[in-house]
Amino acid sequence: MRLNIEIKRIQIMKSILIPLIILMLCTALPAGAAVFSQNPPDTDGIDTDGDGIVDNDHIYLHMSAGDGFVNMADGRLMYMFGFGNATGIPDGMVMMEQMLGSEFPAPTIKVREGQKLYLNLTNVGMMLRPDLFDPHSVHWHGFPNAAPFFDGVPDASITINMMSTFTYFYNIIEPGTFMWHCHVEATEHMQMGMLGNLYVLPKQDMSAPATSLSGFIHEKGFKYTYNDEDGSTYYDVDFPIQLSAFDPDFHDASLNVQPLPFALMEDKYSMINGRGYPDTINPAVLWNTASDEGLMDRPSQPVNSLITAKQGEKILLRFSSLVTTHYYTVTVLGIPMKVIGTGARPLISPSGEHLFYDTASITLGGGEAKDIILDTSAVEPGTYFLYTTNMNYLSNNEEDFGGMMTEIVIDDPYPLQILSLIYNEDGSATLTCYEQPGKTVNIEWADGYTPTPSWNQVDNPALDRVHHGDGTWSWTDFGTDPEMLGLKPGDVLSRSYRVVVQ
Ligand SMILES: [Cu+2]
Repeated sequence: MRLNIEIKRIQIMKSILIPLIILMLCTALPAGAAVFSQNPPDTDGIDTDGDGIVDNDHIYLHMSAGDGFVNMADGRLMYMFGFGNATGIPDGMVMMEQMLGSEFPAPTIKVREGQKLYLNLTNVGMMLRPDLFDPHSVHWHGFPNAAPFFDGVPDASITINMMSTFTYFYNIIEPGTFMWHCHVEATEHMQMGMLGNLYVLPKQDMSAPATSLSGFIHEKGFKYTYNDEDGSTYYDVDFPIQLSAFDPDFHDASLNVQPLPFALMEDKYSMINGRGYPDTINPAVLWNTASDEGLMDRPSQPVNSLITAKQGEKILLRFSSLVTTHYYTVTVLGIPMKVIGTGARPLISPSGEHLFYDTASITLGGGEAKDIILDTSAVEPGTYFLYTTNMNYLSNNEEDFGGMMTEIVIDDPYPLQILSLIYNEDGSATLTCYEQPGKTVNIEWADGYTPTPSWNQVDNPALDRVHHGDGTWSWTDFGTDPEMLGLKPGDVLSRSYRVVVQ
């Protein structure tokens, strides 16, 4: 009964308020009147990010702040407050495009030391809570501001009212794994989803090729977590891993204009980058089902957490937690974890001494970050799991076997890759593959053309393989079998080959 009344009330609210809001926006907001993003060009003539180009050091982003919907991994539609990415949208279109355009997590901010970030924030209002007139802000957690003006903490700095745009400026001088969130009514707005990944790449990446870093030779394309000056924070691939969690009762109370249960807040959806397992490994952008509420479906969860690398590579996991209630302990089963940084600082002493440590798990509270290197050189190819050891949070509310978990896929560094199989004019066939160091490779052909052939070995690796020196090799079948000997140029050969790698 109560549910019916609530649904009815929501329907009435929607049928009256949404047209009213749109009418208000159309009459009170001539196109572009309220949104004014500032994107000043880089004219100082100085290459501050070290890439050799003097006029590309300014980075421009435009974020919107408002409300929206996301779906939990069990399918449940969840109301949220959040940030959306308005970068590139003309100022005059931002209000209409970005209302209900929240993403979870907020758009990832990835910048480089030496850059200057102009981050425009437009408050597009809370379409389903027009009774709220909350401002929003951007708080770059851990950023060393010279003054609190751009810090986003409401007590000490500016916050952005509905229909207003403000340009935050950051002179980025320190690399590391940070995070960002809205700091207005922080417990509420953070629980509601105004959280995002943010990290800064170090200038050391831009060192000249063959530079010696205390004996470690830098080459083009090498990447480091920090300016370590010795290559010790080198990595091949990196993934931001942000822990967050939702209390569905809190979110429903917010949607239904009820008193918010702050004291009773209890997270029941534990997530990585805004998704619970198995959504964490879905490579697609997830769309919400806001049409269930009579609105438009929108892309709402763009970030997957499927971690992939080739055996031998070093994986950097940029962990951060913006959970408002719990501590979470996270482990990777079967791959050693090395902690190389914490709180956006490398674990290297002023005298260069490494304070790195190996661990089986890390524990993060809200606002904490850790940089973890997974060295896969002694790890067999296969699928591994990253998950919270708080087993009760391996669920999507009441649905078990979900929650704060994702997969790490370690691939064979030399997978079988057939480049071509060409039938030559003399009736022979030439197969070309990539080299596979350290592997035994045999080529076989099918006995007959039946759907389930038996396979005959036709190649011995030691005999007639031609290595081209460019990472490939070829092998030519000159036709020692009866079917092949009778072929004339132009004949179609339907025999199947397979290559077996051991
Ligand atoms: Cu906010």
